[in-house]
Amino acid sequence: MDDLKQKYLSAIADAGDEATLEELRLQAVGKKGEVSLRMRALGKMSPEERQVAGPALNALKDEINSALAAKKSALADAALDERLRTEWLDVTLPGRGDRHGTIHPVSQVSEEIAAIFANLGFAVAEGPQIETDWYNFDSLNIPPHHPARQEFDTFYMHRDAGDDRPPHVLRTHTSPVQTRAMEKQGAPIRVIAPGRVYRSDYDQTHTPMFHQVEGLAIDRDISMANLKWVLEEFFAAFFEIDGIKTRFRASHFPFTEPSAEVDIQCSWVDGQLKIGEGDDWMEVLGSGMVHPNVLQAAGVNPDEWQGFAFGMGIDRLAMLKYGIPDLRAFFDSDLRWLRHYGFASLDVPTLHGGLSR
Ligand code: 2NL
Repeated sequence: MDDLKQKYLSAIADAGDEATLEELRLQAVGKKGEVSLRMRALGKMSPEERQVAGPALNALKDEINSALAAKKSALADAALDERLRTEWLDVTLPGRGDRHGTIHPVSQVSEEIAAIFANLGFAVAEGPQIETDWYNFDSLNIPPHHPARQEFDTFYMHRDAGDDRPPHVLRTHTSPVQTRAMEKQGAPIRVIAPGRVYRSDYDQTHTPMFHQVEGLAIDRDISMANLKWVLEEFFAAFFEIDGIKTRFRASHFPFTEPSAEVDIQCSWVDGQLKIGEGDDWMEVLGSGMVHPNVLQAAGVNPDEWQGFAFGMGIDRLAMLKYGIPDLRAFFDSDLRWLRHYGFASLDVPTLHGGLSR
């Protein structure tokens, strides 16, 4: 019995983990364990033998059980010590800081514009950026050899010899979106068409891709007076200036007749531009009454329907509203300036959460 005790106590002392301890427990004092088998053998002993062996076996069983329990808690303590030693955390380290992206100013301004025109009853229309020359030019009263085609610095899509599909261009304005909207929906209609447009032009104030928003309102008796009201409402909301004045100057576009360029009131004080005050003017858009040929091309009867259209540059509007001095900022991959101009983090809703930032 002494070698049994020796054997188990030293095995328990040497055990490195709980699984080994459990194995030893089963071997020694489990149902079929060595100690248990010997206890079962007590029944076949003489009473004298049993009187000696019984208490000794009980004592051995108790001793092994308490050695197991002691070792088990020693192992748990050691495991906890090990975790405390390795899994430490320096709570004095500075935080990582947030790295939020921001909505691009052009996207934000597009959403602001769409939200304002939504309140005025205009829906947003979208269309392809690669257009046929018919939608981009012919439908807008710019026939094939019209000089205006040259003024647009158009990007033409490559065409293999023998390709008999109609010529395609990168749209030079979003007007074709409105032609398509009229074809599909007919009159009456009120839409704006914001989006990317392309012209082969690159210098300090021009980029080959820029953003435009056009507007269109067709009904039975829409006039330039309606245009003036809509634009003044728009500029008041966009620049957050009540009663901002506009000035209409006669102009010419192939797709409108009559046509007007529209200025907004501004002042220059010490080289600082202020919008909505003073007696200077800043040109912001082109507009006019939609040319009958344009209505006709879109399947709208010009004897029944009439309306206004306008177009303006979103990039420049964003620069004016947020005081961004250089167009190239829009194409810079360094986003620090975005925060400098106070652009909202991406998790701040704009369009659906209203106009506030
Ligand atoms: C400008 C001038 C303009 C339009 C765009 C338009 C669209 C249709 C019919 C008639 Cl579908 N006109 N758009 C009209 C006048 C001016 O844009 O300077 N944009 C930056």
